[in-house]
Amino acid sequence: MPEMNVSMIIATNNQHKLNEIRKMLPLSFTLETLKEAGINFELPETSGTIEGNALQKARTVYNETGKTTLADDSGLLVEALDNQPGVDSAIYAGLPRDDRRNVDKLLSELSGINNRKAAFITVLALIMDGQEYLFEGRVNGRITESLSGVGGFGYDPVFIPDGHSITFAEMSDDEKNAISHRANAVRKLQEFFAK
Ligand code: ITT
Repeated sequence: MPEMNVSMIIATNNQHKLNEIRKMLPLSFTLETLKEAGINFELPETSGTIEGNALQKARTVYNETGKTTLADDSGLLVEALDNQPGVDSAIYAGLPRDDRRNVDKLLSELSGINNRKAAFITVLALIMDGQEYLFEGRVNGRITESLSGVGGFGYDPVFIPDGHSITFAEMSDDEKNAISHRANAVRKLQEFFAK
């Protein structure tokens, strides 16, 4: 892929997402955090869909700064739960948001249910020169019966991607970042800039 010099704000308050995206993109991408861009308020996420929330976060920051902005909205879709927690993944067990309580709620909702099929999805919304672009990534897998591993974040300790026998939380950062929903979306973003 040719060298691309791209500078953009990453519109997330989630340090884990930021670290993952940073590791996935080549050094020719200069990433600015919300704090560095002077954005010190919570970004509203009220659209009701993952795609809509990604756009909403990107628009909020782009309208404030006028700079190229990338936002990530993601979630876990569980087949037996009608694709919940979905857009509500971050606050599945209510406020204040807490990864461990979310995971415990998920395992308890799935207790006694044999269908463990799930998917992570990420929608990246890019706004550049006033134009909006969306890149979606997905990884299919299944939800375990109990937590395993200490890496990653969110639902990683209970998610085993298809073709693997360990959870995302048991993988190294590089292993997760090669196959994750976010990696697939970031790959599409890179292809877009390579054109
Ligand atoms: P920003 O909106 O500030 O970017 P957030 O944590 O609120 O950060 P989302 O609204 O997109 O992000 O919530 C997505 C939730 O889905 C996140 O809090 C995790 O619980 C879960 N999630 C997303 N990506 C994940 C991943 O790679 N591994 C595990 N869980 C993930």
